[in-house]
Amino acid sequence: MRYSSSSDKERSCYYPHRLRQGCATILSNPGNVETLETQAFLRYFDLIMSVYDHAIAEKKWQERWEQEGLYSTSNISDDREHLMVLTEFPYPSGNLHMGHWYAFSLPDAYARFMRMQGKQVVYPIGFDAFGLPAENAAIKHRTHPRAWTEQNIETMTGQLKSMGASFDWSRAVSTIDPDYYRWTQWMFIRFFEKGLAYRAKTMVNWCPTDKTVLANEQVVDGKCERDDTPVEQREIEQWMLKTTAYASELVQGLEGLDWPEATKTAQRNWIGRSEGAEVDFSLRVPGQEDGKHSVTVFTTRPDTLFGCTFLAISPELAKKWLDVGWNGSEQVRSYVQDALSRRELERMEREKTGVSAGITAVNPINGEEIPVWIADYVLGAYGTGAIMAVPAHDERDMGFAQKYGIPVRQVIEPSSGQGASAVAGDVYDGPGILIDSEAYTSLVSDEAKQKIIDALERDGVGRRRTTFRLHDWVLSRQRYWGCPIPLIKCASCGFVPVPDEQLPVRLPELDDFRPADDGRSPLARDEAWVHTDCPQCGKPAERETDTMDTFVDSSWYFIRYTDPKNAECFADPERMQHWLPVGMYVGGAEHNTMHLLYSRFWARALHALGLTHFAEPFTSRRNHGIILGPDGQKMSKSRGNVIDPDELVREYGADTVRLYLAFMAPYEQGGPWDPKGINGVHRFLKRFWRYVTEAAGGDGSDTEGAVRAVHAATKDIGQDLAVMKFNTVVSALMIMLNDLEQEGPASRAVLSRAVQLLAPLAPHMAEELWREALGHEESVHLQPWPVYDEKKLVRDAVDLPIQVNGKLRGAIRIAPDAIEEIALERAREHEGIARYLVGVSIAKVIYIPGRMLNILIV
Ligand code: ANZ
Ligand code: ZN
Repeated sequence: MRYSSSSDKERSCYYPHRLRQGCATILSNPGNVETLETQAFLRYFDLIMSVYDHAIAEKKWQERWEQEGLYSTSNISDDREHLMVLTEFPYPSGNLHMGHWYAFSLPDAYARFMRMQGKQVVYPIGFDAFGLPAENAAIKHRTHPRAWTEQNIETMTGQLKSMGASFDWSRAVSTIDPDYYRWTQWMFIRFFEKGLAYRAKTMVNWCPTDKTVLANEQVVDGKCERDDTPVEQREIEQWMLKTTAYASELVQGLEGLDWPEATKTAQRNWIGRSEGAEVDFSLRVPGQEDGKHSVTVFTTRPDTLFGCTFLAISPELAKKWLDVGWNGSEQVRSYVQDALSRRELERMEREKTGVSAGITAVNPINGEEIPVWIADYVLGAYGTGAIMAVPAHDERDMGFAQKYGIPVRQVIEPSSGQGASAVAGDVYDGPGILIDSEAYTSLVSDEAKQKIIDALERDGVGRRRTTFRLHDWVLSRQRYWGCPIPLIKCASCGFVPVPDEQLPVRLPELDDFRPADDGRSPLARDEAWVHTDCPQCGKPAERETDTMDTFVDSSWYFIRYTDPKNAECFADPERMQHWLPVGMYVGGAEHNTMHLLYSRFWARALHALGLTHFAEPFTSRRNHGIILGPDGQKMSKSRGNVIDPDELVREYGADTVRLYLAFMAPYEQGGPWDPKGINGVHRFLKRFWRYVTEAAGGDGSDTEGAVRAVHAATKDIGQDLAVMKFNTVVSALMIMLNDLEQEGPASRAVLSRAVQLLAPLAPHMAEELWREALGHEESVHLQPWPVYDEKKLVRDAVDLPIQVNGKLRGAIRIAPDAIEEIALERAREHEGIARYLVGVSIAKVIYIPGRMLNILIV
C-alpha cells in the first residue's frame, strides 16, 4: 500500500512501516477512532504525507528550545566542568552574512558537542554596537546612529536565531546599553586612578574624511582602513592607555596559552621585545662647550660598537633640540619640518634621506669622533630615537652610508670564516667573531655584547635595556557614537573622574552628531551637557567631550556575559570564577593583534587592580578562515559575488547551510563557496531523514555492520569535533549513513545513536528525528555523547577459538589479522577464559591469526 502523491516520488518512502502498523491497528479496531494507536496512526499519516519540511521543523524547534529554556545556563556550580565557548563580538552592520554564519554556526556545533560531553557550556552572544561604521551609515542614510543600530540589532537577532545556535540569549549584552557602558566607564576611572589612562600630546594618525584619530592598527598602507583616505599626521592631545606597562607580561603570558602559533608570533612581533643596551655619546656642538650635551642610542648590537662610523638621530629628536635652542642650520630646519609631515611607515619604505647635523659625537668605547646625521629612517618613538650606525652590519645604515659617502668598517666576521666583504657593499648582520675591536677582538658576538655592556656600565656611559615596539593605545576619538570618557575638566583641579554613583555618563542625544571640522568632538556642541560642576571643588567645570575607541567596548564583553544584569558591579566575582577565563575563543585571524592584544591588556590591568582572578582572558584560541565568493574573491557587493545565507536558509534550511559550511573546507582555512556543493549535503540530509524514518517504524534488528558503522562514527566524529575538524565530521556522517543503508533498517538503539551524532551539526533535523520519529521525550541536545566500544569497530571479525593448554575454553570476536598482543588481551577480558588465567603464568602462546589461540600455562 502506498500513500504516494505522484508529484513527489520521495514522499512514499516516509514511515511505510509505521503506516502498515497503523493500518493494521485501525483494521482491528473498526469504529473506535479514539484509541491511542489510531491517534498515533493519524500523526504518522500526517508526517508521511509531507516530506521533511525544514521551514516548519526549524521554526518549531527554535521556538520549543526557547520555551524549554534549553540553552539558558545557570550560574550554580555543580560537578560539571564549566566552559565558555566564545565567538567574535558581532558588529550590528545590519545583515547577517556568510562570514557570521561561519563564525557562529560551527563553534555552535563545538559548544553542543562539549555539552554532550558532560560539560556545563555557555555559548553567549551580544552586540558590539558603538563605532564609526554605524555613525557613517547613519549619516549616509540620514538617520540617527541609535535608530540605525537598534534596527540592525533587531534584524540580526532574528537572523541569528534562524541559525539554530545554542546561544544563551538571556545573557545577551549590547555595548550601547548604558548598563553596559557604565562599567566600561567605571573601569576607565580605575585605570585613570592607577595612571594607566593618561593624557599626552602625540603625533597621531588623522583621517580627514572621518575627522578623527585612528589607532596605528586602523591605518593600512598609509590609508584609513575604512575609507582609504590617506592618513595625515597631526599632533594632538589625546587620552592614552598605557599598554606598554604590561609589554613584558604580554609577551611572557603567551607561553602558557593554547593558541595558534601564528597568532602568538603576530603578537610577539607586534610587541617587538628587543634586548640590548643604551650607549651614551657625548657631543661636540659648534658654539657650545664640549661634552655639555650628549645623546643616548639604543642598540641590540653593542658587539658592533667599534664599527660605528656615524650617529643618526630621528627628525623628532632633532625637533626637540631645535625647540630647546639648538642653532641648527637652515638646511637642518627645513629637512626636519619636511620629514615630520610624513608617516612613520612611509618614512621607512621610501629611500632613506638625511642631512648632516654639523655636530660630532664621541664613541665612548674608543674616544673616536664621528659625525652626527639626522635621518628619516630613525623613528622618534622607538628606543631613544637615536642610533649608532654600523654600515658594515646593518642594511639601512649601509644604504645611508653609501648614499652620503660615509666610511664602512667591518668588525664582525661570520664564524665559518668566509666573511662577506663589507667594503664591497655586502652587509653581514648575523653574529660572529669580532675583528678590529681592540681588547674584544676574537670574542664571539654574544660574549662580546656582555663584556662591552659591562665596560660601559662600569664607566657610566651605558646600560642594559629591553625595548618594545608596542606603543600605548590612543584611546580618544573625536566622534559621537562611542562611550563618553567619564572625566570632568576643572580649571583648578585638572581632570577629575565623575563619581562612581553618578555613572553612567550618558551619551547625549544629539540631532547633529556629525564630526566637526575643528577636530573637536560633536559632544562639545551640547552646551547643557558639557557644563557641570567639579566633583572636587564644586566650581563650574566642563565634561571631557571625546569618546572612547570601540576596541574598549570589546575588551571586556566576555566578562559581562557572566553576569549581564548586575547593577552593583561589572560582574560578581563568583560568577567570573565560574566561567572565566574563557575556555575556547574562536575568531578570525584579523584579530591576531588588535582586539586580542587590547583585551589581554585590559584583563592584565583589571587583574593588577585586584578586580578579577585571571590575568589571561582566553586560555584556548582557534582561528577560522574566510568564506570567499564562488569566484575565489572576497565577497563584496560591488563584485556581485555575495552569497546570501537568508536565501539559502529559505531554500535548503539552516541545517544544510551549517553542514555545508562544515564540509566545504578545513575550518581554519575557509575557501570559496561552491554553489553546487550545497546540493550534495542537502541530498545527504534527505537521505538521512528517509533512512531513519523508514527504519524507525519497523522492527529492525542490528547487523554487525550496522553496529560497527555507528560505533566507528562515534569514535571518529567525537575525535574530530573536539579539534574542530568539522569537514571530516561530515565525511564520517556520510560513511556511517552509507554503511547503515547497506545493512538495512536498524534497531531504535542504533538509529538513536546515529541521530545523536548528527545533532551538533544539524540540530533541527536531529531533534525532529529524535523526538518525533524515535519518540524520545527529552531533547537530543541534552543527551550525553554516546560511548563507543573499540571491539565493535573491527571489520570482518571472526570467532577465534581460545584454548588453554589445548582445551577449548571459549571464543572471542576479533579481526582476522589482529596481532598476538591484542588477541591475548581480548582473551583475558573474556570471562569464560579469564578464570583459567588467574594466578598462573603463561609459558607459551601459539597463535594462528584468524584460526586459533592456544595459551600454555604452568
Ligand atoms: C647598532 C646596530 C648594529 C644595530 C648592527 C643593528 C645592527 P630591533 O631589533 O627592531 O629592536 N634602532 C634603534 N632605535 C631605532 C629607531 N628609533 N629607529 C630605527 N632604528 C632603530 O632593532 C634594534 C636596532 O634597530 C638597533 O640596533 C638600532 O640599530 C636600530 F650591526 O644598533 B642597531
Ligand atoms: Zn575643581
